[in-house]
Amino acid sequence: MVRPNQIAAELPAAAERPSAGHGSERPLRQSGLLSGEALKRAIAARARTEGFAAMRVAAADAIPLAPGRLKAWLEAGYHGDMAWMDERTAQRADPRALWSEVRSVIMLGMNYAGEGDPLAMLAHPDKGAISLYARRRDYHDVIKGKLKSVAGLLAARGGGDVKVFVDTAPVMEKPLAQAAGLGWQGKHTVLVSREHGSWLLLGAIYTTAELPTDEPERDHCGSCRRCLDICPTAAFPAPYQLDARRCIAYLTIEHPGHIDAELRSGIGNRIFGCDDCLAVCPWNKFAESAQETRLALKDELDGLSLAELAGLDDAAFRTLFAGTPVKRTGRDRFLRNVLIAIGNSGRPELAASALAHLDAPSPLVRAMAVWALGRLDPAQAALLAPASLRTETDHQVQAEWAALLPQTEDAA
Ligand code: B12
Ligand code: SF4
Ligand code: SF4
Repeated sequence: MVRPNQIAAELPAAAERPSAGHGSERPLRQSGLLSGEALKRAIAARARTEGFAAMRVAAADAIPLAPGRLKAWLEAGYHGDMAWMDERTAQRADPRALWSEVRSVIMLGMNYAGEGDPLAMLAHPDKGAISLYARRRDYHDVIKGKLKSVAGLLAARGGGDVKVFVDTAPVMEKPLAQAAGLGWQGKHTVLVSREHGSWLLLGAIYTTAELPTDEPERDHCGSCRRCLDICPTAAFPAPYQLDARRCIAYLTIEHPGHIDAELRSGIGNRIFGCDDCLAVCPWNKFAESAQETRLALKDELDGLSLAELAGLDDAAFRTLFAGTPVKRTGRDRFLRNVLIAIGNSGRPELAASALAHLDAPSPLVRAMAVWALGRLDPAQAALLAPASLRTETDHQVQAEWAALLPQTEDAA
C-alpha cells in the first residue's frame, strides 16, 4: 500500500501509437485501429506477455454499491489513521468522478503465490515473519511498468486515452475487479479468484475506449468462515467488513504511532503485514506459484532472526530491504514491530536486544523496548523502572515503564 500521491496516475505517452509521420501534428491515423473483441484480444495477449495471470473488463459505471459501502466503512472509523482514504471519496468510489471520459476499466491480476506453507514462519518465534507480498520487489514498481505496456498497446491499437493505477490513486480496485469478473471479495474482503485463490495483486487501466465487458464474478464463500476465525486480532466485526485498526497489516505497515497493548500479543512474530486470512482460504488449492521473475521471492528475507533485525542500523536496514515495500516504513516503525515480536517470543535470551534499545532516540522504539523487556525479564525491567521514570520525557514511554512497577507501588 502506498499513499495516493506517492506515484502519480500515468497517462502513457503516445510512444507506441502509429506515427502520424515525421513529427507532424496531423491527427492520429484512424485506419488500422482495432475495436471491440479484436482490441480486447490484443490487450489480453499483451497482458499475458507481461506476466498478468488474469485480465477482464468492467464498464466504468459497474460499481454502484461502492459509494455507500465506502461511506459506511469510513463513518465507522475503520480506516484508522489512513486519512487519505477519507479524501477524494467521490472519485474513489466512482471511476467517472475521477475521470469523466472513462468508458471501460480493465482490471488485471498478477499472481504472487509462493511455494510451501505461507504461514510456516509463525512456528519460529525467534524469527521475523514478513508477509508474502513484501518479501520481493515492490509490486507497485513492477506492476506499474507492466500496466504501462498494456495501456500503450491499447492506445496504439485502439486509439483511446488511458490511465494506469496500482494502489496509487483513489480507485477501489477490489469491487472493480469483482465487477470485471476477476474474482469476488471474500469474507476477508480481499479478492479471491477460482484459479488463483487469494494471491493476486491488482492493477487497473481506465480508458476512453468502449470495450466488451465481462460478467461479474459471484460469491463462492458459501458457509466457510476460515478467514474470519483465524484472524489473530479479531479484525473482522462481521463477514465482508474489516476494521483496519485491528488488522496486523495496518498496525505493522500503515500505523505511524504506538500500537495498543491489547493488540500486541496477537501480532506474534509478524513484523511486516499478515497473511493468515489469505493463507487459510480453501480456494488457494488451485493457485500455482508465481511465474513472474521480477516478482521473485527474495529468499534472504525469509526467516531472519529477530536478534539480527533488532541490530540493524539505518544503513543496514536500507540495504537489506532495498527495493522492497519494507523499506518504505522506515527503520523506527520496523524496529517497533521487531521489538513487539521479541516481546512475544518467549525467549529470555532476546532480552539483550530489548535492553539495547532502551535509550533509542525514537519514542516508538523505546516504548516497545521497555514492553519487550518487561515480557522477557520482568525482574530486571522492574528494577530499571523507577530511575527510568525519573529521566524519561515521553509520556507514552513513561506509561510503559509505569506498567512495570510492582502493583503495590501503583496502589500506594
Ligand atoms: C486501504 C488498503 C488496506 C488497508 C485496509 C484493507 C481493506 N480491507 O480495506 C490495510 C492496511 C488493512 C490493508 C491490508 C492488506 N492489503 Co491492502 N489495500 C488497501 C487499498 C489501498 C484500498 C482498499 C479499500 O478501498 N478499502 C476500503 C473498503 C471500503 O473497501 P473494501 O474492503 O473493499 O470494503 C468492501 C466490503 O466491506 C464490501 N462490503 C460491505 N458489505 C458487504 C457485503 C457483501 C455481501 C459483500 C460481498 C461485500 C460487502 O463493500 C466495501 C466496498 O466495496 C487497496 C488498493 C486499492 N486502491 O484498492 C489495497 C489492497 C486491497 N491490499 C492488498 C493486499 C495484498 C493487502 C494485504 C494482503 C497485505 C498483507 N499481506 O499484509 C492485507 C490484507 C488484509 C485484509 N484482510 O484486507 C491488495 C489486495 C489484492 C486482492 N487480491 O484483493 C490491494 C488490492 C492492493 C493491490 N493493488 O493489489 N490494505
Ligand atoms: S491480515 Fe491478518 S490481522 Fe489482518 S484481517 Fe487478515 S488475519 Fe486479521
Ligand atoms: S476462507 Fe472461506 S470465507 Fe474466507 S474468503 Fe476463502 S472461501 Fe471465503
